[in-house]
Amino acid sequence: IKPDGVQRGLIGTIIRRVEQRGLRMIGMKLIQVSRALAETHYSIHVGKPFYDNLIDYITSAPVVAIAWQGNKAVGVVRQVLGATDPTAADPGTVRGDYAVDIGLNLTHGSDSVENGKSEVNLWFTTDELVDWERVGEEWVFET
Ligand code: DAT
Ligand code: MG
Repeated sequence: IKPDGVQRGLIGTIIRRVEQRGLRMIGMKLIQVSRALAETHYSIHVGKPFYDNLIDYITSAPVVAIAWQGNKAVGVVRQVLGATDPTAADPGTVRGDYAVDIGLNLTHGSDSVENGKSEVNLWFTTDELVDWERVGEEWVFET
């Protein structure tokens, strides 16, 4: 949850949508992002016209970092968040319901399992991650 999501009081709304979909939260923290962390996280976007704005934005106020686990977690989270450009995001998605401009799109979601693993490792230490199961997961995940 990016700084605009935190500032606009959407932390609970955004978490609820993913939580109610059935994914398991295994890590969560409110943090003020350093420029170093921002630059590592967004290193793939270095040199793009929006890069400097992106680093300023993500370091401008606290963010909530969350690690989600479960079947198809990457795809499910990105579906809940909606398209990168809020005006292209479907109604019913976080960005489609609550955002307008691409530079204030409320959320980040890892775009592949590989990047998801490296981003969880970037944002969390192992002792910040909890190994658990929610009750009733057999009613969400096929084995
Ligand atoms: P996503 O956040 O959906 O994974 P991305 O990885 O392509 O999208 O880009 C990272 C962020 O950079 C995105 O959330 C908002 C910003 N961004 C991407 N494309 C942009 C553009 N054309 N103009 C302005 N900001 C952009
Ligand atoms: Mg991305």
